[in-house]
Amino acid sequence: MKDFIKQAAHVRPSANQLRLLTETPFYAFIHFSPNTYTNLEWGTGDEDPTIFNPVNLDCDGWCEAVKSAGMKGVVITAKHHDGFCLWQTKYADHSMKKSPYKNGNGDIVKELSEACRRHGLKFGFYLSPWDRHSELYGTDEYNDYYKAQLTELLTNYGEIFHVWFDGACGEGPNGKKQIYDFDGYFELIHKYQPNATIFNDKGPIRWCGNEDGSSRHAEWAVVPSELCPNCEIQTEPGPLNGDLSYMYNMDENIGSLSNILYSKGLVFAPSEVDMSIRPGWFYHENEEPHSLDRLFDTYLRSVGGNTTFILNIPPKPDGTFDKKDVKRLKELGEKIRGSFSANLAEGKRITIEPYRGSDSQCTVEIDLEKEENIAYLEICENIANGQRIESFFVQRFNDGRWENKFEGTTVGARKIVRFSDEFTAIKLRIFVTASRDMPEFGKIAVY
Ligand code: FUL
Repeated sequence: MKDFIKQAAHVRPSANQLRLLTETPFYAFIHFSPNTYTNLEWGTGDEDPTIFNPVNLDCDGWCEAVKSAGMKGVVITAKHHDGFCLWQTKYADHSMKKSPYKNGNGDIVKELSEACRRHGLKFGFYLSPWDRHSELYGTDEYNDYYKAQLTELLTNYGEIFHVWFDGACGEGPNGKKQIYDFDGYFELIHKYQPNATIFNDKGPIRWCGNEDGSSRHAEWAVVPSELCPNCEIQTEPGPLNGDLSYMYNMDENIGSLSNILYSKGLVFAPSEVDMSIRPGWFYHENEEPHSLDRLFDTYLRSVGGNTTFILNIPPKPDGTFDKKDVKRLKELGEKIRGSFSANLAEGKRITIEPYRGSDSQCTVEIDLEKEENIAYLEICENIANGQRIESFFVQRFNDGRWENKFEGTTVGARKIVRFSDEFTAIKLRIFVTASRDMPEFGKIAVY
């Protein structure tokens, strides 16, 4: 048992997973398709392609808005379930070729990828495997068609940072469902864009399990291989000889010790929280953006909860963002920058000590030297070497004694603790009460 727990503590991310989690954890999604013109969320596939006409397309404006919120990349729906392609593909006519935009010569993927580079943003795409337009859907040829399109997107638009595979698998025009060749799709990404991360239900970047920005109380990036068979197993099977094949992303408890002891082995697969700035993924005139509080709270629980965060902004039919969304993104960026600009622990003494000789429990004392107002504590594990902390509590030192202020579970790449009330303290202490091995810390900051 002890051996296995130690192995669990040393399950490591790939270089791509590590880069996304630590350097680019917050990025934008853009849902744009004929749905934008038909007021639908799922197109039927028989839309008239001439309705797609973003006369004021403003990819530079999108990038500025995205950057104002502090996001570092953009992922666009190159093709959604309706099958309409936002780029000049050789393999389909249901595409920009039929749009009046630039007389059929428009290429949204090209315009956006170029704008991203001008603005220093990373670029990625979503290519829906479910295609309600293609006659090939439901046959082996469809996988060849899909791979040919994937290759176009991987080879003609510069560096790709993230490829998003939707899990939806419905019926095509001939009533058949498709067996997706994900292994074949992944192979093309490894070949043409070896630095791209891949989002898929089964990893390597896995779905958080909902589309409303909720995250788990305890979020583990080290999970049973049964949940994420796309990832490499890095441990022996758990000692309790069980079967976790029932497990799904929507389950609340996936990476806890009580579960992993039953697994066939552990993998590294961090979760991505996905949500839209409005109720729908596509633009609907009657919808309003979510409140700043809700978006900021989601940021804290995702980027500050050991996951990445993809936030969708839907362009309007004319190809611009709604002014209300642009305003909300700017407010979000200001709130994030304002909350985390002055690190009170900068240059202060931080002492880490094993607790009474333990080899996995420890205390971290932060000496602020004078009484400070405190709202947030940021704790990072050195996730490159694995995720270890199971539980901790935070205490403040004031009036000559220690007092509990927060109880938490996992830490991982980044945990932002938001205290329920601001308080003052001269010193803070993180008490790691359980960990799979001695924790290795990265940044520790107080705001
Ligand atoms: C889902 C899709 O069915 C939605 O339309 C949307 O694209 C969302 C991000 O993923 O599975």
